[in-house]
Amino acid sequence: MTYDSCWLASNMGLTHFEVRGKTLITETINEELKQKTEQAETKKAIFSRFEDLSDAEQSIFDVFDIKDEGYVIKETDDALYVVGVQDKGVLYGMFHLLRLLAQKLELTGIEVVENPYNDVRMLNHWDNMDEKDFMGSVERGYAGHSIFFENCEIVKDKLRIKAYARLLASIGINSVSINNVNVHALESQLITKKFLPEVSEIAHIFRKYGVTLFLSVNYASPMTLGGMETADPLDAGVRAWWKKQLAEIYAFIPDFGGVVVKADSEGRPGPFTYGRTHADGANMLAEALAPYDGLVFWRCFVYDCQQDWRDRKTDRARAAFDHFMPLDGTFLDNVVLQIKNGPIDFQVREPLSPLLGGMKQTNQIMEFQVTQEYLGHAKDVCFLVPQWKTYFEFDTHAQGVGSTIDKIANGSLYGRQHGGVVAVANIGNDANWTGHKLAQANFFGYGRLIWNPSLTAEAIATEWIQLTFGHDDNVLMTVKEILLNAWPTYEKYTAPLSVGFMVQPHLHYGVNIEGYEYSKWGTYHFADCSGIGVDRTKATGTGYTHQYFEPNAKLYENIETCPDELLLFFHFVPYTHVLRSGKTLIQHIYDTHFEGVSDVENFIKQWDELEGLIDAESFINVQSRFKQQLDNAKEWRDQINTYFYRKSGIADEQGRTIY
Ligand code: GCW
Repeated sequence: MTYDSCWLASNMGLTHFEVRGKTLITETINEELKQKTEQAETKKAIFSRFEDLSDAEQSIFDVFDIKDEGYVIKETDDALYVVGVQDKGVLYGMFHLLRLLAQKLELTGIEVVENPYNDVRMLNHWDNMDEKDFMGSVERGYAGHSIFFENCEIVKDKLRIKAYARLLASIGINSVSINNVNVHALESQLITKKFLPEVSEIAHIFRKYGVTLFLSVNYASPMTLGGMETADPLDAGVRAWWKKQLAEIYAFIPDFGGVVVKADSEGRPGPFTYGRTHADGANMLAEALAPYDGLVFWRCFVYDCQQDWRDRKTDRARAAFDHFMPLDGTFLDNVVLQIKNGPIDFQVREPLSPLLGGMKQTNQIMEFQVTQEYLGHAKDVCFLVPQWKTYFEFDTHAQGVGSTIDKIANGSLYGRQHGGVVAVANIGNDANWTGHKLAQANFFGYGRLIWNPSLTAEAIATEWIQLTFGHDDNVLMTVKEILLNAWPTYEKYTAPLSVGFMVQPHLHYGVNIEGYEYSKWGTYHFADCSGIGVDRTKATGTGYTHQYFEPNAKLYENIETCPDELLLFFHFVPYTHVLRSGKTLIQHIYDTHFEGVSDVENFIKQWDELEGLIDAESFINVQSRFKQQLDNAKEWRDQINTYFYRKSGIADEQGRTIY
């Protein structure tokens, strides 16, 4: 099967180059550069670790502050240098240079110094071995099947995995877990001899591109794989079992990164069964990993998924904080808590999880979702970099003004040893990797943004568009406009003002206003004839607002100061409440839903004008998806407007059609 080489397709290379050093990654750099022979460079390019430079050369590069994975690209009188401390840095520098060449940017006199902002730059795959038609399904995946698994096995032809490793390195991703956090029977055996020889082949492919392999593990493995009667983290036999099992993994993969664990979450086993804490569970694994410097990524997505909708006291938003805050300071140093960006679940708009920064003595990484589970699958366009930027920029005030989430995620605010960002991947075995061609921009943008959160969404979009579609100004302007307006548009026609959900149960695509209203999942909007929203105040609601530091707690507590875009997350609000825009809530709902549909109609017009300016396959791919998006947006508009008209009895000021 052929597949898109994405932003690396442009094949703008260097003919005169020298790669110094002899490691696996230098081999890879050599291979990469040899493939790229189209553009002759007048000046020689030298790719080298600092230690492989001559004394005279070193004196030029001595002045730069290059960290482990960082690099410098600099033109001297004699050559164009790409220099890193480790050769992983040189690899990243090479991809940076190729980007510059493909974007036709000026190299004369260039001096670029880059160090990644986040140490952990990771993707989690929710890939299964044994589901559905045995092709390797991907939970919440919308771009075909797994690239790792098929027919209940690891794929035999690993070329696609190599191409993937290359894509990862080109955007600076350094860690990947390849199997679903919901670890089913077959995938749980990935940590055993049955699969380890082949898993180690994958690790080897990744290694050449500077990517470390992780696996998701089933907490109950001592029972399911080891035949034990318990998985109690304080049981000596259980602890010994994990030590033995980890030793086996490291025998096959000496640089294995560690494990990702979803425990006591949505029916997965965990330490609660034994009356133990999550620190007990995580520390048990950490102890077994410590001799090898391995890490435990322990997910904090722990909440009551058997809730009674009649119970107004239990608040899913509070759950992660309530479970984990009391454990701050009790986790071992190689445990990293993996915390979703918001307190609920990757909605179109949510406040930041108060656990991020709440815990001061615990390593944390923030979890994003690149796959668009609640954000239009690979059908509706939704460029997520602008959303992620709002997360990074949020000021928690944990240590006073300027305690932004980016500093909490990367560990710098509290001087934590491990930190970074992880996200659920959006790729599959579709020829274009992401199903929707424009969803490639999310994959690309994720890597670029977590490398450097100060990059603007516009800059990232520009890079992706030029690397993907070339240099036509119309294409650049149009695609950029679509991408940058995509998330606001999606927000307009779906659930209003951060109330969330209202989606088809389980599927999570398409409107179903009461789809989760009387369910066990804890995601309610409480709409009635007087208003809508969840009262999470301390005064009269669930008290969630006070999981935040001041002044955010007060800001959210008060309906007058709570930001409009988060209003229904924190308050139950009458339809006649006047927003900062001067509109009533009900009129805002009507207006945004009409606007959302007309935005999509505009996208379609704009896109149609690009016919002939971009490759036909991409053109048709996006055009056909826009048609589905329009149907989806109209259905949302009409159901939402009708529902709230019937609830409120208040007519649209503009007298538009509401059914
Ligand atoms: O939102 C839920 C998804 C599940 C997912 C879970 C999680 C992997 O609907 O599909 O399970 O989040 O993050 O663990």
